[in-house]
Amino acid sequence: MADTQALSGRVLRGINTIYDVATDAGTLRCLIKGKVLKTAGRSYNPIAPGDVVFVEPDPATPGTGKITALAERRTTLARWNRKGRASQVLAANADLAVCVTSTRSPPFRPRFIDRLAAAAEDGGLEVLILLNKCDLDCGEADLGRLDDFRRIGYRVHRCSAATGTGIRWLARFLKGRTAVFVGQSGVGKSSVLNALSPGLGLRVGGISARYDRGIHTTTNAALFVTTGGLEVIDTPGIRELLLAGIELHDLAFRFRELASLAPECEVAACLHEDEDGCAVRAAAEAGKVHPDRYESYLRVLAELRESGRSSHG
Ligand SMILES: Nc1nc2c(ncn2[C@@H]2O[C@H](COP(=O)(O)OP(=O)(O)O)[C@@H](O)[C@H]2O)c(=O)[nH]1
Ligand SMILES: [Mg+2]
Ligand SMILES: [Zn+2]
Repeated sequence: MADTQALSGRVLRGINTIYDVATDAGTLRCLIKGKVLKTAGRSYNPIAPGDVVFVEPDPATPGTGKITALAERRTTLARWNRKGRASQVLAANADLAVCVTSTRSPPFRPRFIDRLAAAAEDGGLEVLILLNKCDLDCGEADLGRLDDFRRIGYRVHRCSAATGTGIRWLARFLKGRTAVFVGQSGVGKSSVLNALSPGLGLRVGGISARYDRGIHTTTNAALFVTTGGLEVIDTPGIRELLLAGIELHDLAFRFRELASLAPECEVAACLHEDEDGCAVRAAAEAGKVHPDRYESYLRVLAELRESGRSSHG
């Protein structure tokens, strides 16, 4: 081997341009070597938690090193970063996206789950919809919407970080998978992770009474390997989840129940808006597709088209 010092490792977290990388030689604090890393396309962040990288330890300063290369990603969970005008990878190589939502404070937002599930499936992740704060009341309409997620084939689980309900099941389900916890601020991502592994001691934020949404207390995504052997990525709260990099014609395939209907449309390149003989719209009108889901689909489609964020550019 030419370079006996090269080590491979996993990125735990990145803050600005400094990355903590877990290697066989311990966790190294690393900078990226050179100015840029070869990644496919322009990205808001070149490296994300869960990434596999190659590092050169710095013999002069123990505990530090330089990242020389990025391994190909198995999966990505990404969103469009409006400020940076680029796709932002929230987590790399995770197996499962745990889409955390709450009964209230903040209120249940199924449209957000639609987007999250679509983004996760687009990046090759399995989806678990986790309704936290089940110790608080949930409205009938919200429960109906959760049932619809089940009906169309998503796994839905209820839990409470406060009372511990559902946490043991979750721990068993997560075993052997790397899971990224995503959702709006204040739904209880960090609280659930603390309930799963009390040793983590993640900071938990209060709900601002004025806005009824969480104050951002988790500022950077980070990968944790718990003493119980779980691999979890905590992410900061997302206020607005914009999708990116999905071709307009592929979008219906990111909405499970639409995927099986799309091939039945009469127009070959149907986008399921107001085309004649559209099987998707007909199913929505007949109540076979939840009207909310169809609405989510139409909104995301319009956004992708207007902003040129589909991979057509
Ligand atoms: N009632 C109730 N409150 C919870 C539960 N889980 C978290 N919380 C509260 O919700 C707030 C936000 O929690 P946090 O874990 O910081 O949410 P995150 O922003 O998604 O990480 C905190 O005040 C928690 O104490 C729960 O299961 N039930
Ligand atoms: Mg948090
Ligand atoms: Zn159609």
